[in-house]
Amino acid sequence: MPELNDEEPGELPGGLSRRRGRMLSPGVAVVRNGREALSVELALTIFRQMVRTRALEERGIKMSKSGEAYFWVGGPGEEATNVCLGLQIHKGQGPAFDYLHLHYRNAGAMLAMGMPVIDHVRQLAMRATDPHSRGRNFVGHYCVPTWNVLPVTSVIEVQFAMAPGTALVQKRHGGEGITVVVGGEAGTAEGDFETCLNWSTRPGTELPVLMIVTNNHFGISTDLRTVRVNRPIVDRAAPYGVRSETVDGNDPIAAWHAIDRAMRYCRRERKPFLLETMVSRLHGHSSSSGAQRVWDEADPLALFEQKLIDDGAIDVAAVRAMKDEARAEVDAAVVEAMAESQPTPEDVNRFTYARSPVDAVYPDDFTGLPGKVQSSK
Ligand SMILES: Cc1ncc(C[n+]2csc(CCOP(=O)(O)OP(=O)(O)O)c2C)c(N)n1
Ligand SMILES: [Mg+2]
Repeated sequence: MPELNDEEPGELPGGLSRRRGRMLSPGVAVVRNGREALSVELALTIFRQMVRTRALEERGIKMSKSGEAYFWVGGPGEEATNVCLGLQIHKGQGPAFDYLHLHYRNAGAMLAMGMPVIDHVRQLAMRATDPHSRGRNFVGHYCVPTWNVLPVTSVIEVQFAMAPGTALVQKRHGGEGITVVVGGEAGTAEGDFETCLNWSTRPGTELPVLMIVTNNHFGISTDLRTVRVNRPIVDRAAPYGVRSETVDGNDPIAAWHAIDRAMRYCRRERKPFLLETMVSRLHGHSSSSGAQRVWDEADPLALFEQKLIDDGAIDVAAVRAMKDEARAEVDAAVVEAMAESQPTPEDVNRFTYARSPVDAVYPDDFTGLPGKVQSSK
């Protein structure tokens, strides 16, 4: 089982290898934050994926303003957490691998897992070539059966009610596959969050679910402090005896190790873990509120860039080259996707229903209600 995703070999401008970021200062082997450290190689891999994610998100916002896309939602400000998550996923199909029940801000995790940039753009631009939803869902609403990525839903928090299902299959299957479920802090007020805690802690049937709450302090326009007593979200785990941790999700060194610890626990103990990761929201909720840049929140990308430069792990020219390459990659994907076709009116009734043995109960009736015949043909 690979310990790290990030699959593209090859050279970057500035002499950086994609998999093995060249140490610019021979004396620097690690970047450190207090007691925790990352090898320079891993730190540069994470940084590069954060740069690619930011370039994609910023281009996506422009697309929503120019009319190339009609809506944007995403995760600028969550790159450190998302990339560290994506790189540590055991990617594959079936219960031996990790299942992902994602939120709508997880582009960084998907890119780090190896999703081509253009597949994100295709969904954003509503192209028929979008492999996640055939151009018929919001951006960031991924679905990759071969990677156990279940469909992302706009109805917040339902992923927490579904996660115990895949985890139960994994518990029965054995092995080290875990279920990862991600959601925002406001969504934890929904009963689905409690359902996940409840189902994953039944005595004797504890489930290997890694619950990740990305706490950006906002549910659309509602400030967390106005609706919830000032206690960390992880307090919700205590009554269930669920192990938990709160981490600075803007710090990739801390986020990497917190995710590593949580994953190891779920993989080996076959029990749940709640990880609360404190993140920023750098462009508001979505394009519906303007997606303007917010300047009073910490920027994980800028902070990590400065740290890598200060520690001698990379220099300014190599950072610039990396950013240029990321923007060029995204621009090329946009040009290609925009030339592809959109779904046709006939496509509306396609891909909405998967036939199953249950159809025998009400033949030709896909609503499940007798007398209301609605053909999927
Ligand atoms: C069940 C449900 N209720 C309300 C909404 C409207 N809604 C969309 S996003 C959102 C805020 C979610 O905030 P949070 O869970 O903190 O996630 P964030 O967007 O901050 O990442 C709400 C209330 C919804 N989509 N689904
Ligand atoms: Mg939130």
